[in-house]
Amino acid sequence: LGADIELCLANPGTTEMPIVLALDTVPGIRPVLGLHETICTGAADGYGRIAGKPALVLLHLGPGLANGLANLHNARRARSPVVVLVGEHASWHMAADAPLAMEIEKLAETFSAAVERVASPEGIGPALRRAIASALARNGGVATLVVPHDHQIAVAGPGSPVPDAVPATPTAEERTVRDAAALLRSGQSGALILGGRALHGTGLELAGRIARRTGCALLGEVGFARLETGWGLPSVRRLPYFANEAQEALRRLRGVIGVGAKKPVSFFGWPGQPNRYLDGRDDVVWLAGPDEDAVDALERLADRLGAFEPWRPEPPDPLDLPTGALDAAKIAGVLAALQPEGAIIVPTAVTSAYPYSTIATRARPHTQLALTGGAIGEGPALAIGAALADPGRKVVNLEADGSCAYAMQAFWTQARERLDIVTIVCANQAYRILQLEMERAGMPWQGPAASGLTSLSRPPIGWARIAEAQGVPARRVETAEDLADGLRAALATRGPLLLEAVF
Ligand SMILES: Cc1ncc(C[n+]2csc(CCOP(=O)(O)OP(=O)(O)O)c2C)c(N)n1
Repeated sequence: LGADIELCLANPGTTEMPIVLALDTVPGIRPVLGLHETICTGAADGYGRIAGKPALVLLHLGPGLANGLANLHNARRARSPVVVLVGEHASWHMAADAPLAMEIEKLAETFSAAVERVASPEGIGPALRRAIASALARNGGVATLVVPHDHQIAVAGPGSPVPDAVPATPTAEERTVRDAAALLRSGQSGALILGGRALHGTGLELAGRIARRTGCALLGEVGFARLETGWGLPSVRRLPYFANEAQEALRRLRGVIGVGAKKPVSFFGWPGQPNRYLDGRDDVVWLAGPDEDAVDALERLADRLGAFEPWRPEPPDPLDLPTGALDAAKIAGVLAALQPEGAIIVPTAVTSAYPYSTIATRARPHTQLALTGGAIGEGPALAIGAALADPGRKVVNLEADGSCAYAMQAFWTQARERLDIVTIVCANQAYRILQLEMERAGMPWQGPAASGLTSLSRPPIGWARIAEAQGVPARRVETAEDLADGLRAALATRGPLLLEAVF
């Protein structure tokens, strides 16, 4: 509480119950139950991205942590501040190698910025304060604390309520700022590749000023953590997902400056296709990587360029509501036309989210949270975290059916906590991206194994029934008109609702 922690996303077991009891003894931290650890960890990622501070995630020993790992990987890629508390057997019980014992640190090291095992009851307070500071350092990260049961139940002296200082984020060297300014001043068609804090708030505003001053394009990383976009805001084009398209988009640019992002690489290595898009170029300046202070870098770059005028938006380009049988483009069209100002959109629907990326710059201003680490099945949990972080904003999760199937339990938490979330499940009844990748590589996927392992149609999944069974009202729609009706109704009320969009 002293460190401003307000939320504990939990799936506890016996070894965490003393911490659970403490949430009653000292009220003030909201406990939220997730029915699978992946919901807790994905929600912590969404919460961290919107709140800018960590929630606690309370997990049960190694197996509980293992269940939550994929979304902690996504959280690491998002630079989300998250503090994971993993309960552990009593220290004197470790040597017995009881059934649930597992090497927790080995799991935690793959995604954590810091891992610590508490060694004494008195050590819990200082270790937790260190973990919170680590989660906030270097733009955000996951800090994992392993807390043995005997230390949880022992009596310890009062801890200090004062949070530890967060170390300063490294800033760009002046020489690099100068090089970036020179590249942009050369008057060629350059671009800023933006990530992290350069994609929202002050960072985005500064990028908009620089674009206005120099005429450079603004590009966003494919898996961005948090993007503010919509009409009136600086227009950021997301780098294409497919390697040849990304390479082509970058090849045409003269002068590329990175701010808050990693140098872009392809998702996968394909023979004959580019993988490190910017290798071998001499017109690239990396002003700030994901660990560095992107906002400071943009501020100094804007000053050097005399970029003081705000971004000037194009005249608005009204969106028409699509009609007829649904497809991904029409789903995007309906959502972009109807979404309210200030909504948080979670467009994790893989192929069905691509059209939305393009059209969303014309929607009302809003925030988007994308899949950062490519581990699918996070959308419904990200939406929970976003809704908990900012209950005043409508959250819309544009989700794919295959992805949603990893996170089905999320709807129960959405119902129980009465979260203001609309989920649109794009039910194309396939792992379509896998089929598409095979088609692009000239590999046939129509054989019984490949078609069977990429199809979700036998039997079809009843998304509306899955939601209703967990207390979330739902509707099944097949046309753009019905989707628009359903979405209007959902936006007019508070609370969770699911629209199963079949096509
Ligand atoms: C955790 C995890 N498991 C598996 C995959 C591999 N994978 C990538 S996309 C995909 C299927 C996507 O299907 P869906 O979510 O329905 O979206 P669509 O491709 O149909 O648009 C799978 C299984 C992954 N990226 N992450």
